[in-house]
Amino acid sequence: FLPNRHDLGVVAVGFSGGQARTNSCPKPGVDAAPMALIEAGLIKQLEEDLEKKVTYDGKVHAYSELLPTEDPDYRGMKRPKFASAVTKEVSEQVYTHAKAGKLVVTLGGDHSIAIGTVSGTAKAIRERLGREIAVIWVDAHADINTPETSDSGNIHGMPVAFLTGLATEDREDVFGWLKPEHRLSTKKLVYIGLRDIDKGEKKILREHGIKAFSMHDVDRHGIGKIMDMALGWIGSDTPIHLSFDIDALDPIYAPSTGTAVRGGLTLREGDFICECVAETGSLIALDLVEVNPSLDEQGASDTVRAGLSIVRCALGDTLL
Ligand code: HAR
Ligand code: MN
Ligand code: MN
Ligand code: MN
Repeated sequence: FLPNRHDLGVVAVGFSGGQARTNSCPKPGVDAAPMALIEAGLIKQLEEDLEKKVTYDGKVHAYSELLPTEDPDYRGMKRPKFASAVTKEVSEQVYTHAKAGKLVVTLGGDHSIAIGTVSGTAKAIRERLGREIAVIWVDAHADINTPETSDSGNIHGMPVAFLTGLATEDREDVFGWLKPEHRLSTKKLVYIGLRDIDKGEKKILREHGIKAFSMHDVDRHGIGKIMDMALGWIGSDTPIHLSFDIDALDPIYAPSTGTAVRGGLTLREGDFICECVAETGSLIALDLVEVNPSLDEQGASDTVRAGLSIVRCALGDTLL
């Protein structure tokens, strides 16, 4: 009943509006990642090496037609209307693929786009299978700030709060389009790789009993045991959406990203996480986000290669 693992829907999202151009996030460029990944051979490898059937409209969507004429800060959020309109559209694109039984691969873009991807699969899988999805969020960051707890106002630090309903908004043009069928249970969410969590986020994680494996846990137990525990928490046969932020990897392997944090996963640990998810046979969607080829130009090709490796491993390439 899970999607045919050989039938992929690819969505390329050239969106960087979830991380505003402030001192902490100085540069655009994360919108160029899908093209860099595709030019490095992503689609071709999926079709030829992995023998997948790929449905892809051949476009990197910039959603410029959705750009509002004015987009003032709201509840501290930067560019809320544009991020809302783009993620709503992404949600519909992802929903269409997932509803048709495809495994959806979304190339970002900053991590705000996961408001669209996860809501799209959550709705499609509810309708198709009558099941709730689980999300494995691999990231240096928890991305669970509410607009009120966020210091930066950057929406890429908030997607999990909106997806779980910890943050809500009535205004239709500011994520009010997110309905119960789009939502994810805090009990079906597992983090891996955390090491830069804001004070307000820690409080949220604790108060809601959210399963989170930090880098400390990875060091203590090793990645093998972490994956046993993560997948054990989710339970077998649960449809899994894997949202992979490239900054989960150590900057040695993936320097070209907007908010790099030292002390991260090795390339092999990142690939191993994806292989374990592939082995379950329950993967329904994969996001690869926060690759920014314009940052650390020397490291850009390494970062893109790391991204390619993550996608291939999640789709089972390295399994015997
Ligand atoms: N926690 C910080 C904030 O809310 C930084 C978030 C950075 N997010 C990403 N995605 N790069 O994980 O702004
Ligand atoms: Mn993230
Ligand atoms: Mn991150
Ligand atoms: Mn921080």
